[in-house]
Amino acid sequence: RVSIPRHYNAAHDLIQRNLQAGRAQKVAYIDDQGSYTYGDLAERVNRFGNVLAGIGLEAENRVMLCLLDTIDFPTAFLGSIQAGIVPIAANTLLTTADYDFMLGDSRARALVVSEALWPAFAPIVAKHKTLRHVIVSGKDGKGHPCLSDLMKGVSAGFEPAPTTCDDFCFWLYSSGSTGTPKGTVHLHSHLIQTAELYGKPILGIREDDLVFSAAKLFFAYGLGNGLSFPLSVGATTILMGERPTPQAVFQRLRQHQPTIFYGVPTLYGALLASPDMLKREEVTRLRVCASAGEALPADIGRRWTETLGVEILDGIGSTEMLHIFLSNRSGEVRYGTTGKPVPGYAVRLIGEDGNPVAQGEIGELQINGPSAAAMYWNSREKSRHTFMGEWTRSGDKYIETAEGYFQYCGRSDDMLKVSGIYVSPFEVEGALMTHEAVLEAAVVAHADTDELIKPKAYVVLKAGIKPSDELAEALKLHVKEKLAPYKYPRWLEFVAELPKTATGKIQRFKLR
Ligand code: 3SK
Repeated sequence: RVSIPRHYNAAHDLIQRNLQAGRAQKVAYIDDQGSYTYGDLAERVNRFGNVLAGIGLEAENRVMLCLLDTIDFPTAFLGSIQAGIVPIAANTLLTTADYDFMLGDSRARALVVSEALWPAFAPIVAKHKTLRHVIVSGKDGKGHPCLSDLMKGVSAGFEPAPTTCDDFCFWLYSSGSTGTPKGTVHLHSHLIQTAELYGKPILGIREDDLVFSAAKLFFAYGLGNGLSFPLSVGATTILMGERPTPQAVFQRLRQHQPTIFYGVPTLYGALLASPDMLKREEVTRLRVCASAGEALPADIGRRWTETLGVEILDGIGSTEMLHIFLSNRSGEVRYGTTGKPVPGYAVRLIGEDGNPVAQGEIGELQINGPSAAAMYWNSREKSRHTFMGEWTRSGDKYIETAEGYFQYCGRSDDMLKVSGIYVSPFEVEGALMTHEAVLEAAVVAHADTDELIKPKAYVVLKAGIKPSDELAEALKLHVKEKLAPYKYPRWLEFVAELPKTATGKIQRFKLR
């Protein structure tokens, strides 16, 4: 466990440690528009704090950030934290209905949104009376002030808020199998804990690293990868605003030659399958790769290492624990496993009877570590269920091998993890059932040829409606339009009826 001073501000620490180490002129970030030194970052963070103060925000207010990966993300995230204001980093892939819920639930006073993401907020901002200010990151504020203009008009000096290590620092929303997403509340001490426990010792991140995370900063995984870990050691981070397609990722890897690359299994699979896949001699500086979000199929890990000569450290973390607590290590990688506990975290596998299982048996993974969130906002029952004193439930089932490696065995609930993001089958079923042709639907996890999980739907049509390939495609499109697009079923099968219990509950395990 890393000791953190009582009077501690996470943003101030992550900036000042670099200035004090003489890195003011060193590049901290490279985004699609340019490069920014640690000195530039410090100034931007200060200016952002003054912008929030200028519009009347005070310590402990909340500000929602729905930002693409550009320099404005670390600016706004750290600038809020330094001012004691609590940023909520929202997933940029969601729908208007999702943001409507989050703005109401969080009662955010201000919203900072990328210009390209504004259309999802436009229909709802006026109805949220607690939301007083909208600031747009981009050139056209759509009737709202642009962040760059506001930052020009304020001072570059800022006195950090006198927070403690246990003050609320930031939130991330986490999804469950039922109900609405939960605002997961993290404390000022958590960012540096994950950097000290996983970033430095497991990943081996150091000052001369150039890092590139295809996982975006709004994910807990991406936030460590591209913000707290590199800033904890004074490394340089490449940010990419666009979607992580193989083409976009290859371009950054070839152009910038990072030393650390972070992805999710679906992306590693897509990169390997691409005709443009990298050759070993094209990425000679690449030293280590990390994967999380879902279990990395062994074959993908082996093929990556055979092709590039670099290991992928597969690990598992959670929004609740902030980053990875179980991971493979360089030189000891066992593909097909999630490795061993990260020192500083304890894990246990608990059986149905509430007791630890015997070695070799499946149990629910629970974690004890210093970066566990304080609670879910506004959700007392769910908080009590997940955060049980020192131990936090993961909802994942694992088995421990005789050599102490942990192997993933699925979820305890019906949740699916698609490209590293949770998808609730109930939400996809609900969207399918809003189509006039659908009587009933059930959605389950289905593995593609790379063993990566995607949603598959079984659909019962209303009387008189005939199944067809066109209708199947129309239903997929219908879900894509209703929900965040990554949630749509990649396969859709028409069935006469769904398997059900005597009480009418769908037996998803039979469909799986
Ligand atoms: O899904 C994961 O494995 C993960 C890893 C790091 C941080 C957050 C998450 C959800």
